[in-house]
Amino acid sequence: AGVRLAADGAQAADAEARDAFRREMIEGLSHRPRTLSPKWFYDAEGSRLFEEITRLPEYYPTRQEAALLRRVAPEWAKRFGPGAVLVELGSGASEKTRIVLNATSNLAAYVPIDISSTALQAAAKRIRADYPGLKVLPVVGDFEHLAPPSAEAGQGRRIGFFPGSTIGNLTPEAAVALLRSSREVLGKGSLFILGVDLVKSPEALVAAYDDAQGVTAAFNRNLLARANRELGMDFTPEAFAHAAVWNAEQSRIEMHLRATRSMTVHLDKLAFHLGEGETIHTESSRKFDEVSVKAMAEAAGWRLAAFEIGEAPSVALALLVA
Ligand code: AVJ
Repeated sequence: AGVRLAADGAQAADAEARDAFRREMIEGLSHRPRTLSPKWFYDAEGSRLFEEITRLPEYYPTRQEAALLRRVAPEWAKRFGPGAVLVELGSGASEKTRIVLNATSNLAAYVPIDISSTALQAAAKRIRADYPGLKVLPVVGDFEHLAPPSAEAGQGRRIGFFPGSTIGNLTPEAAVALLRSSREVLGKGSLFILGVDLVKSPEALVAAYDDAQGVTAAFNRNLLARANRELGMDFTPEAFAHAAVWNAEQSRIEMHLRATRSMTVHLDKLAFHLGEGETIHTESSRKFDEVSVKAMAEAAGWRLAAFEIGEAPSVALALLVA
């Protein structure tokens, strides 16, 4: 019964996710400009392609942030105090986490939060094996709807951890809302380590999202292939051109899929007509500087205690105090 229930549970979660995917696909394609949430990039193939992106020469953020984290984690960990609880938003494979876990012996518990239950369980298993003294309390969830760590985490200072400049995927309003709810959930006296990508030359930014090997293009188009696989749609992914554009006014890189010919795509009984040249906006990656990070943090009730900029091509780590 246990196994069956678990299987049913996973199937129920998949069915729920598919309904959400269908709903957001209909809303997104009915919107002008057509738009889809970047959270739908990450099926198994999308996650594999993203891991490949992080190793591309043009895509600097992952390695630049890891180098910066190695530099600042020992210093910032001195503020954790004994029995601290590391709460990571969108934890994925928990690779960056190890840099923080290796920088301190003050952590009593680690609370990885991720939307993918399979990624979460696999990461929790590896972390438990490598850090036997650490309580690992995984939580399946969307980091925009945080729940407080369980009592099992103890009463130590909460340390929010949101690396990878993923906050850049959210609109400014949603980013402030996430930081505000994080502050409420993590509580008075908590800290928050936030990774952001920085404004730099449009050429360097566009190259990072439109690499010469076309891996990012494949990552972008996979969203359409996923819609075909999971929603029974009839997109022709190769009929869409990948585009990465720098939107200076919004200080963000935008990824689009542009129709190279007029077409009609179907979802159940619905038909969507796309004219030649029409785009689907699939992701925004906002680029910050210290002023915009300070304004965002303070709008959410945090104080910016430190802002460290890494080697060029630079990303930054911000330390927020509640
Ligand atoms: C994982 C959301 C931080 O926005 O840079 C990488 C995703 N998109 N290449 C980013 C991404 C295209 C990445 N984040």
